[in-house]
Amino acid sequence: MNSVVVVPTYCEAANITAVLDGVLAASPDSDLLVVDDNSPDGTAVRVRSHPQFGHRVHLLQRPGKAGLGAAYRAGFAWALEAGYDAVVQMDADLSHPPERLPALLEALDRADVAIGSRYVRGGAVRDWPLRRRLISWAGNVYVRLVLGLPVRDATAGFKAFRREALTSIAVLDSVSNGYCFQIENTWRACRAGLTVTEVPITFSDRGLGESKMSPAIVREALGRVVVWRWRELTGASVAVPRAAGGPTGQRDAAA
Ligand SMILES: Nc1nc2c(ncn2[C@@H]2O[C@H](COP(=O)(O)OP(=O)(O)OP(=O)(O)O)[C@@H](O)[C@H]2O)c(=O)[nH]1
Ligand SMILES: [Mg+2]
Repeated sequence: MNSVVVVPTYCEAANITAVLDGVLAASPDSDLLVVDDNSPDGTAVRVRSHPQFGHRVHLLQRPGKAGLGAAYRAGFAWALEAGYDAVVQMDADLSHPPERLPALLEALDRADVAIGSRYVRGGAVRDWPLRRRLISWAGNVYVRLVLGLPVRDATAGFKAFRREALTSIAVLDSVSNGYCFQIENTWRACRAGLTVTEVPITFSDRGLGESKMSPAIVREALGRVVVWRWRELTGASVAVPRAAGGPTGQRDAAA
């Protein structure tokens, strides 16, 4: 299966070369697409100067910071257009272990979506202070309970999709801007009846640089999750297709 790892970046100059090298070494059959929002720290310069640039490493340069969700939508559109069979999403801050890429891609032999999971047996979170662990754990419990999702790590950002999975969840019609993008697509996959499996990973605190997490990003996630569930319960609007291969999801403009 030919695959591409999509990596969104905003000011990740200090980490990006290590991420590129890690992915290229761990997954010799995967290409990489960096989606950079014109980072002022010169992240794109580092990408362009990589020896594999133009070969296995590609760059999608966007005009300005427009959020994680928008960057992933642009990257996924590029990957689908380029004809890859599998698409992986991965942060550029060294939190996601490239050495687990082969396991994630292998899991697509038996599933439509594979989640790199911190919260299944064998998974772990390293280096995070207790406060950060509790916030992540509570956020995950909130999402799982409100949406009723049958996965342990519903907020994970390290995931692999078969290309048909991305089209059947209508990922390009997703609406989340920030971190909520991760939740939205796990929810869409579960509701579309796709096979979702979890592969244990050890998640580490970001390497260098600063977090882009903000109160607005957290508010977006908390709010959207409730709205989605409310609409499901009241039958107000269905934003995702009912079954894999089904009709394209209806875009919910008000979400
Ligand atoms: N292209 C693009 N990438 C972004 C944007 N916001 C965040 N990112 C990238 O998305 C990934 C996740 O962002 P982080 O800042 O690490 O957010 P996080 O992982 O939720 O937070 P931390 O736990 O603090 O690392 C990183 O690779 C960021 O560089 C954005 O607006 N545009
Ligand atoms: Mg991070």
